[in-house]
Amino acid sequence: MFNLVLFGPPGSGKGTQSANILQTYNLIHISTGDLLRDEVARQTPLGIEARKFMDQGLLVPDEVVIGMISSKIDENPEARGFIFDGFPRTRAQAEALDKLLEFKNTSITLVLSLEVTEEELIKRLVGRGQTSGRSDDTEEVIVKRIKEYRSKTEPVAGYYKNHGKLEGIAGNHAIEETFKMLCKHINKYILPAE
Ligand code: B4P
Repeated sequence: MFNLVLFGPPGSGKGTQSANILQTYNLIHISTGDLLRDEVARQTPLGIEARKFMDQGLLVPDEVVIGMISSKIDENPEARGFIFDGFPRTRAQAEALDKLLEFKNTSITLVLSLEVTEEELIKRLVGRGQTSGRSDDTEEVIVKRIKEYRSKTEPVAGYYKNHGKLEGIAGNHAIEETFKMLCKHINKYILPAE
């Protein structure tokens, strides 16, 4: 099984690149951002709680997110592998993911970290905010999301570096060019699906 973590700050292109990768390699996409937005849209108790954090640019509590991931993995026992997009975002989430995968006799294969300057991140997300209707795509909230990333999520890269799984990718290029760079790394482990 090939399990990929797509890592990087808000707006670095995790969601954008996941869509390309999962099509090419036939993997199951698990985006905690998408799962949370779906809960918010359906106004479930989890969504109502999560929205309070998301609207402020804060991370949703670990236990909420970890529970969602666990059920999503269980729903796909025949998967060729998973792309974890926007997860893990804290060390506790990274440790919980390792335990969940170990229980299923598998593990994280590779972590690809998209590196983009802060100026470019803000530009992209403000741009997206003009059409996305996302309440967290305003400049004020974007700045808070980046701050939250620096303090809680960036240290997770060190966790994977220590495990020898981290590769940095320049994420400031055009979408197609960045995709090619990601593929070069993924192809060392699996080939595109037929
Ligand atoms: P997410 O939904 O995960 O993150 P995102 O901000 O959308 O970033 P992403 O990197 O996916 O950006 P995208 O490709 O869309 O998180 C949202 C919130 O959910 C968090 O703030 C948090 O509150 C909560 N949350 C999610 N997961 C959590 C967890 N595990 N724990 C706790 N809380 C959690 O790209 C952005 C824009 O840039 C798009 O408009 C795109 O078209 C553009 N773009 C992408 N690549 C480009 C390129 N190469 N060139 C030019 N533009 C590009």
